[in-house]
Amino acid sequence: MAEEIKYRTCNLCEAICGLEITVEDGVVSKIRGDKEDVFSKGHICPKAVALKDLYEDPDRLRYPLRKVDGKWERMEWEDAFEYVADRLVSIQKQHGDNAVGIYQGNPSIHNLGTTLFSPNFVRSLKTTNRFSATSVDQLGHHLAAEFMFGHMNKIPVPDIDRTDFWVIMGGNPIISNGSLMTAPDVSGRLKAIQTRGGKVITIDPRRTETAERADEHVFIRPGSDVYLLLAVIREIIARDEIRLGHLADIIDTAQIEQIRELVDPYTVDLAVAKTGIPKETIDSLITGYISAKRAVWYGRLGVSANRYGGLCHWAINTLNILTGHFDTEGGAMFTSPAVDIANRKSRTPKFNRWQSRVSGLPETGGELPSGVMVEEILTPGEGQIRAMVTSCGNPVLSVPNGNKLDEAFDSLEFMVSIDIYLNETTRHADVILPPATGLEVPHYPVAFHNLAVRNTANFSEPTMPKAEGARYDYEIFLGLQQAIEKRTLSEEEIEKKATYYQMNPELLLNMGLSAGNTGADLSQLKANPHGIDLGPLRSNLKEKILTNSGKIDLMPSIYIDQLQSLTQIEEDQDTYLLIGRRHLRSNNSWLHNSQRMVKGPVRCTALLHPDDAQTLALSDGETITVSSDVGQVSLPVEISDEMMPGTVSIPHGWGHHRDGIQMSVAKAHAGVSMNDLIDNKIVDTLSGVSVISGIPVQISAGSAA
Ligand SMILES: Nc1nc2c(c(=O)[nH]1)N[C@H]1C(S)=C(S)[C@@H](COP(=O)(O)OP(=O)(O)OC[C@H]3O[C@@H](n4cnc5c(=O)[nH]c(N)nc54)[C@H](O)[C@@H]3O)O[C@H]1N2
Ligand SMILES: Nc1nc2c(c(=O)[nH]1)N[C@H]1C(S)=C(S)[C@@H](COP(=O)(O)OP(=O)(O)OC[C@H]3O[C@@H](n4cnc5c(=O)[nH]c(N)nc54)[C@H](O)[C@@H]3O)O[C@H]1N2
Ligand code: SF4
Ligand SMILES: [Mo]
Repeated sequence: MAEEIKYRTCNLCEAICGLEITVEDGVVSKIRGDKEDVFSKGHICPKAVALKDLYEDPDRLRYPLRKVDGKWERMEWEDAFEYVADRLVSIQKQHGDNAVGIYQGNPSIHNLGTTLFSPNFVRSLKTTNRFSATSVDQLGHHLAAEFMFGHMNKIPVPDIDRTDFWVIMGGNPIISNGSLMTAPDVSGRLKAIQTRGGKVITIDPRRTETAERADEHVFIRPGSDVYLLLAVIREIIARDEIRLGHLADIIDTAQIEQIRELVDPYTVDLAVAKTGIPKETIDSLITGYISAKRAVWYGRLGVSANRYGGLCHWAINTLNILTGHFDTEGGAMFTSPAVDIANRKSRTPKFNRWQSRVSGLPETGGELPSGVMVEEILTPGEGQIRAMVTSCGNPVLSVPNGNKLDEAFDSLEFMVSIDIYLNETTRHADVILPPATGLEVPHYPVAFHNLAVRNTANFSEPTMPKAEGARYDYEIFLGLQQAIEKRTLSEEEIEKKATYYQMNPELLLNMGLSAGNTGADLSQLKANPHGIDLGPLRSNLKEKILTNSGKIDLMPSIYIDQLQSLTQIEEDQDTYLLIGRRHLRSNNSWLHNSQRMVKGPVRCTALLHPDDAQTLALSDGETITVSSDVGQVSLPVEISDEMMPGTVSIPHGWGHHRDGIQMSVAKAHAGVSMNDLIDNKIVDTLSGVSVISGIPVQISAGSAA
């Protein structure tokens, strides 16, 4: 029996764990944590074995498909590229460039080929109707990075390996394995904080799995975080606790005065009223955070896709900066990665340079908010989207008002999806182009080394051969781009692209490495299959800041209007507030086609506090209907005091009951989609980010159907 051991980095989530994979006679027989991985040191989660399931999944698509009279037929790759280019370009010639839209989903950033080669493909489409998962996720972090530090990707990460006081607001890293904080083995790192005498505090409407391990949990009313954050800033200033430290000469003190005036109305008393947190709890939280020598305030998805998510991330950066917990050990810090994606000076900020056609929401980084996709497809007029490209995404399940988006996709003249599954979104496509993925591709987590709690670099060779006839994702993007540009560019322009058309991920990666912070090249990375350790995070903001002034912009003007208006907002107290949740064996809308990932008790349930269940006369496990202004879903209720009274939690990414999907396991565990309850028009007006948390809903007993 031929047995081989191979090493690679898991690309399923941000934690980038090293894997040790045993291949026997060409079949993956074991996937374990790589104990020698310089970063993850053997840690993995149950999802890692899904890489084998994905590789072997009989439902996975392996060659291009075209829908002809409602039936799927196999296509040759070159024919598919030509056909897709023909359709897209002819629609654009007739209706203008913006008649084609594109949605790029979450795995885009987890795949090297897509990360490196999709941007130029997108440019070849010349459309402003570009959407991605960013605007249902981390856009507020990018905005704060762009305006405060001069680059969208200059996002600070919590130095959790050296902090003594970690505030986790709206994140559940024990389950999500960390986000905008690449940290394999959050559990071990959290324990280490406690072992060295430090403290971990969670602020969340649900007492999460992370809260269970924390020293203290604080329930907060969904969507109200901004009031707590502004009260913290107000208190820091009022208590005279500003410590700018080494950052003093890159901070303009007049801006601190401006902040003092702007936050003055946001008292602790107002925070108490808005958040539902007792005054003593807020006081002791503030005192603990300010007085800890090494502390960091970390906010994640619960405060990102939140009504005031944009402002919240300015506030979180600001309170870390004002208290000296920034660019210092144990505070919020910046990486020094081997391939640096935040190294070019910003000219004018990439924000609000254009607006969406129907609702006038701002562009950020060249993209419009995904929440407007529905109306841009369904509203007639010049600039209406008539054709869509989707890649690495399942927006029917992951973007608010999924049911409506389902209808919208159905109405398109043409749609092409780059995806490995025939699912809720890709079923609307005319052509599906499936890439090789997972174990079949080379990997280097470009984005996540930039967001990691330690500087490391790790390249993975493909572990398994790509399926016969399959194409790598970069080959698909290059194939499509060439076919499009053949139709839209002059011969001269095409000639200039000849070298680029011959590129591959390794060549581009090597270019990135040589321009990076370490001078490492690909051959060095290849010689170190367990990765190269580049040490703990280092204070580097003063040399690396990218604003034009060379200073931190502590009070960018984009935030001021919202800062001046929030005290007047009255909340509707009469409804339940819907929040989401993640499960260790899920990955957004996918991985539900692996039996190992979906086994066990039904997971798509509505969590509700016992007092609320009693008011509504509900018993555990019975079917309830949750309804909102845009839809309703029926699912089992799970009664649990881990919920804050008045809130209800449903996981996203389910709803595999739709016709025409080819995912046999997922279909058998259909669940419902919480995004069928969320109005796509509810956005953070500052950033355009979809609000997926704190959605007002009604609850009633019984099934709607
Ligand atoms: N209500 C609610 N909605 C949410 C969230 C929430 O918490 N609550 N979370 C939001 C967040 S944070 C995110 S990031 C989004 C994610 O939502 P999406 O961006 O839509 O991403 P996924 O749901 O992960 O879908 C991934 C798709 O990529 C395909 N895929 C997997 N691997 C590959 C590959 O290698 N190549 C290609 N081409 N395709 C591949 C899968 O088959 C699947 O169709 O959802 C958001 N939506
Ligand atoms: N197992 C697994 N891991 C994943 C994913 C997955 O689907 N499954 N998805 C990946 C992706 S794309 C992402 S972006 C990350 C996200 O990773 P995290 O940011 O850790 O996201 P969640 O686990 O959704 O945790 C969000 C928390 O915010 C809380 N919350 C909701 N509303 C509010 C609010 O208004 N205020 C506050 N303070 N809290 C609130 C929720 O109860 C929840 O506990 O996870 C990644 N990792
Ligand atoms: S934690 Fe994330 S990177 Fe690590 S094994 Fe699990 S899915 Fe893979
Ligand atoms: Mo995400």
